[in-house]
Amino acid sequence: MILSYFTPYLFLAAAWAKILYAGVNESGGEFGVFGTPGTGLPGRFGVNYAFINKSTVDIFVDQEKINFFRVTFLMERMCPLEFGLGSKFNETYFDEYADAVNYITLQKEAYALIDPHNYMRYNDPSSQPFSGSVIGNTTDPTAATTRQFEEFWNELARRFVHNPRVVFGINNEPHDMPTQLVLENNQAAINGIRAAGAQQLILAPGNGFTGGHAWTQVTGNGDEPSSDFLNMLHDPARNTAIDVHEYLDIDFSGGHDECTQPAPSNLANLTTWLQENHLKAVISEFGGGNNQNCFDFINEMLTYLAANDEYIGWSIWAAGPIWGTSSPCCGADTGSLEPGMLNDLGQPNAFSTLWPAAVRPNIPKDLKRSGISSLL
Ligand SMILES: *[C@@H]1O[C@H](CO)[C@@H](O)[C@H](O)[C@H]1NC(C)=O
Ligand SMILES: *[C@@H]1O[C@H](CO)[C@@H](O)[C@H](O)[C@H]1NC(C)=O
Ligand SMILES: *[C@@H]1O[C@H](CO)[C@@H](O)[C@H](O)[C@H]1NC(C)=O
Ligand SMILES: *[C@@H]1O[C@H](CO)[C@@H](O)[C@H](O)[C@H]1NC(C)=O
Ligand SMILES: CC(=O)N[C@H]1CO[C@H](CO)[C@@H](O)[C@@H]1O
Repeated sequence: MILSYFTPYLFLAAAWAKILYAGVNESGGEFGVFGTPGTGLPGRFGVNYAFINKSTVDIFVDQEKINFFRVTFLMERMCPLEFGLGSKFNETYFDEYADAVNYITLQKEAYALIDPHNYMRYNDPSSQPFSGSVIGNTTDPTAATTRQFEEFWNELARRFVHNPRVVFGINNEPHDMPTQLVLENNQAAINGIRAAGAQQLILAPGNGFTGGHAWTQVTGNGDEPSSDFLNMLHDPARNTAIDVHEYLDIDFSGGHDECTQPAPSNLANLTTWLQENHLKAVISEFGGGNNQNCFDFINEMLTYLAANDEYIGWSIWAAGPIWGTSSPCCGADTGSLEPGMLNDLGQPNAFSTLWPAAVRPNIPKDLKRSGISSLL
């Protein structure tokens, strides 16, 4: 499909905003591929990968009153390598994924953030986040093209065009690539989504693992700051926000128990940039360990997001049906946020510790409950 949007529309500049979306990552659809290339592809549903447990989604919506779930999947499963990246999907995998998204959005009337968990790379997820060819790398003959990425998003958006409660997350954590290419791939995705007729909210990531603290900094191997490029996106529907990740430990990775990086000071430059460019952002990954200091840091962060109109939502990392006793974030003893599961010490996981201490008190009462996903 030929796409042509000649008018460089600006994003909608809202005079106010509030937290519209609050929730949790549902991670599991990308599991089971680590090891030698090809491991776990296509994989077995319920064994190597799974998207949600409907019973625990019920707990989150009915008891916790959140309205937002980020649901991960792997592009190499949605578009098997023999098909290549594009509009031809594995219909089995798509149906499994759509069942999860439809449960969240149609049955539970919450919003689902569609998350291709691919670091803007495609063809080898065996050592994520570093393996696989960068999408649109024209000097890599095995790389998927930016045009293929546009076709992929056009098809995915077409399949959800009548579902107002989806949000399109362009990709998880681009890194170590030219920031200009992050911009071009983002723009291609927006063009593909809008050409499908889909008007829902889009979240566009930056470079450097889309880290909020590094938004105005050079990242990777001298890649230019996200702030120099991401304000050049144009969306004819004026319904795109910036997708940001922000962990609170020493290196912003989410790999440590201790929280030492306060969100307010680390996000300050991003907040100013959002203001100057009349943009909004969603923090779609963050987290902290199972200790009082991290509870305090998370409380501080969610208070900061609520107090700054540039932020319209957040989702914490991570729940999901097949974490077992593993910790998706922040120290081995933390455990996941999946209700009912234990941590590696056989004790209740973060849903029983961190969630009531630092997340539940910050879930706004007036989250968006109806209408198409949007900036307002
Ligand atoms: C789904 O969650 C419910 C409620 O916590 C639990 O009883 C059940 O065992 C879970 N199912 C799976 C497959 O993990
Ligand atoms: C599609 O996905 C299903 C479920 O994982 C798998 O059994 C099947 O082999 C896949 N097909 C292709 C072409 O990858
Ligand atoms: C693009 O591909 C070339 C050739 O494989 C490689 O040397 C280069 O590192 C790649 N660029 C990125 C950003 O991955
Ligand atoms: C924020 O911007 C100021 C001024 O450009 C700079 O000195 C500082 O290092 C930046 N902070 C971060 C966390 O990037
Ligand atoms: C902080 C954290 O746990 N990040 C992980 C998110 O999930 C991806 C893959 O699912 C991992 O590669 C990250 O390390």
